[in-house]
Amino acid sequence: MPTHLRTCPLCEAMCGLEIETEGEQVVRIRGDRDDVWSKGFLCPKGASLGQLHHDPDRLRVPMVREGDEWREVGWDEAFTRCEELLHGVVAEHGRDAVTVYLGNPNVHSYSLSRYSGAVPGLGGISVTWSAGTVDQWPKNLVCAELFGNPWSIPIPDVANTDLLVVMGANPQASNGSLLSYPDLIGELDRIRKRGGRTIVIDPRRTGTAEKADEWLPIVPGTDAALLLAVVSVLDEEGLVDLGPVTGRVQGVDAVLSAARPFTPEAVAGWCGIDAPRIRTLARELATTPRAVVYGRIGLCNQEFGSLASWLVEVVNILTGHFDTEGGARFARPAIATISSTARRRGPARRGRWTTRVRGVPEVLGQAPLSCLAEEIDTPGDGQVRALITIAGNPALSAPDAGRLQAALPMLDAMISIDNALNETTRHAHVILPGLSFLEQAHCDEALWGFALRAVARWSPPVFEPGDRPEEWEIALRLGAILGGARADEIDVEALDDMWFLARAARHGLTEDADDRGLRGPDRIVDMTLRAGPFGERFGEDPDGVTLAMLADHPHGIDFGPSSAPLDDVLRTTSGDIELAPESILSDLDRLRDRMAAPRPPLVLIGRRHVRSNNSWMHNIPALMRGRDRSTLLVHPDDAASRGLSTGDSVRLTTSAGSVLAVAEVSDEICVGVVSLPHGFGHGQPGTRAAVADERPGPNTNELIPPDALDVPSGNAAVNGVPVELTPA
Ligand SMILES: Nc1nc2c(c(=O)[nH]1)N[C@H]1C(S)=C(S)[C@@H](COP(=O)(O)OP(=O)(O)OC[C@H]3O[C@@H](n4cnc5c(=O)[nH]c(N)nc54)[C@H](O)[C@@H]3O)O[C@H]1N2
Ligand SMILES: Nc1nc2c(c(=O)[nH]1)N[C@H]1C(S)=C(S)[C@@H](COP(=O)(O)OP(=O)(O)OC[C@H]3O[C@@H](n4cnc5c(=O)[nH]c(N)nc54)[C@H](O)[C@@H]3O)O[C@H]1N2
Ligand code: SF4
Ligand SMILES: [Mo]
Repeated sequence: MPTHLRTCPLCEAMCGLEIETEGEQVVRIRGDRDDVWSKGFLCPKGASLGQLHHDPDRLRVPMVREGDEWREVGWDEAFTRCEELLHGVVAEHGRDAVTVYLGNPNVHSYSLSRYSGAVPGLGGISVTWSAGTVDQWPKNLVCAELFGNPWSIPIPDVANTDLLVVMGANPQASNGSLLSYPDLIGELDRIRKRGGRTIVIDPRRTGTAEKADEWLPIVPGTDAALLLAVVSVLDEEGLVDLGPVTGRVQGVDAVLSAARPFTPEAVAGWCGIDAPRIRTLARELATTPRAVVYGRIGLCNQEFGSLASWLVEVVNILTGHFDTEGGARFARPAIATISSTARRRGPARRGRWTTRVRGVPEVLGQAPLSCLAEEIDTPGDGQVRALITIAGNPALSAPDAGRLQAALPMLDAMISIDNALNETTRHAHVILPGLSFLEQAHCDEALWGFALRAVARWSPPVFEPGDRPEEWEIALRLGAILGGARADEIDVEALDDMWFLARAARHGLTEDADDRGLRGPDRIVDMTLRAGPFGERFGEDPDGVTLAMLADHPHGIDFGPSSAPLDDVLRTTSGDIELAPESILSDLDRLRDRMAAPRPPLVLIGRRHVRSNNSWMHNIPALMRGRDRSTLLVHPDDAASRGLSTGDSVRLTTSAGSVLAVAEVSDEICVGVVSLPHGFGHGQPGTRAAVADERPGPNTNELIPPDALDVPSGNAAVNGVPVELTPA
């Protein structure tokens, strides 16, 4: 039986898989024990890639909708229909009436990670929307302000730390985020074996908390106050020591004086963590030689996301755990990423435009995703009339999803590059499906920028796609059509040359970098590998890495631990870390006001499960087996006061909407907090997902008000939303 080695494209862990096939059938998937990176690790999602590939509901040919009727069409007809739709809108309303939404798999796809930008790029579209503002936008803002580049994100060195403080992340389910590390949860045991400890700060006793040495339950949305108290203790007890970054940090005094009023005693009641425990936490962090705080989506997707994400960096810097082994440091991946080529210096760019309807300022080029619905459904100059979605399902994943679902049918034109007929794409006029992950090559790019070990790996396709186009070709064609070209006149090869040269130029290269007869993402991978720190550097280092070399090393090549020196990263005006940015410090007033306001009796948070992937793997039978994972977690006290038991149907209501859910009473959630996962809400008319429809679940994003935002970054605050819970 043939065995194919390839990287799992489903999450940031990037596991190496061994895929056995028989003819056109996947028969078995295992972790590749010889993989230099993941050494055999895999999770249930990776093991189900075969079922994803064979899913009878997966789209394989373009689809065109007329009324409620979908018709399978050829590629030429599909692009001709895109031309009619897009040129019609541009002729009548101008190019500003067209916009693009980019979803999460863009980061993970071989083609889209390198080419989805061609749709707005060639199309001349300036405003785009993405899942980024329901995810890590506070991190991007903080890194733009402190380090001068939104994508220079410090990575916790979990492999070498002796005290890991995990805040708002659950790697037991997610397998790590903005932190690429295989078997991250297994590292908790290894930390303990080397005499270290892990502390999890989370409103829920998650799988990660169960595995850790200590769980500190926290009231949602109060992390900024907790970390300010840690800073105030560091200051009061003379524990501030910048260690390796001494002399490289501006604004330390401003930060210390801002934190001073937030003593442990002042914040303890609000955070739900005792003052003495906060003091000990500060001391543990300051006195453990190798310690690090890791903050992720629970710290971003909340009302004070920027403050909390900023304070994670502040604490790591003030305790001397920055730019050092076992602390937080910057990656130096084998593959040169676009973010590593940034040369511009200066503060984060914000407020260059505001949204038409609500007047919300852009941050780093994006406005809050919850503004998209009102931009579509509110008449007037500049109204969005055409939407292109690329690998996204905002009908389920965007805040205020009910309004967005009602708005999508109002569009004059909607085109989706997607492999599913789902809650979002059912509203499209044309769906352009990509290949299955097993029909294309794979090599991650951005994700290696979140790893402190440099590894390079490339996998060829497992199955031949036949004459269906790859998504990089689809993106180039669609971009050119949007830019004004006629569908039957597009020269994809020429566009690809142009796209490649533009990418090469960002690495300071010219057409000389195009000397291997490659095309599409292969050519970009070869160029970015050769331009990277271990690369062949176009003849300079004949032993350096190239794509051809990777093709000969299917288990990958390991270049060992790798981190970037501070000077290679910092792009601030001063050239130092600018620790006290006005855009973030000015948000402390909002925090103080919130701390003085009455607390809502019950708030809603989300959660992830290892057998689910945002909204789009609920059609995989192997993953959906077992108990219902879309339940509402309720603490026994909250259940008792409302007369609820496990299995009861309940109604959840917020200012944005109301949904029905099934209660699951559990003491793993704090009193005053309920948890519902996102990505459910299936079973809608006109979708094609037989397995997902059997257990539709509630759409938690119908409950998220559009103005639940982290103000400095515009990121959605989907965690900590006040909610009313009643028996249904
Ligand atoms: N309440 C709440 N909401 C959240 C979150 C939360 O924690 N709580 N998390 C947020 C986060 S972090 C994210 S990233 C977003 C995710 O939000 P989205 O990115 O909008 O949604 P996904 O569920 O990831 O949907 C992925 C889509 O891509 C399609 N797809 C999968 N593979 C491919 C491919 O290879 N090619 C193409 N063209 N399409 C493909 C799928 O069919 C699906 O339509 O959700 C956000 N929403
Ligand atoms: N299996 C699986 N893996 C995934 C995904 C998936 O859907 N399924 N999604 C992928 C994506 S797109 C992303 S962005 C990553 C996210 O990866 P993670 O950041 O690890 O995300 P979660 O597992 O949602 O963990 C967030 C934690 O924050 C906690 N939390 C909520 N509010 C607060 C708060 O106010 N304070 C604190 N301290 N904690 C809070 C929640 O209880 C939860 O345990 O996962 C990725 N990996
Ligand atoms: S942890 Fe699971 S989903 Fe993530 S890369 Fe590994 S096998 Fe794939
Ligand atoms: Mo995400």
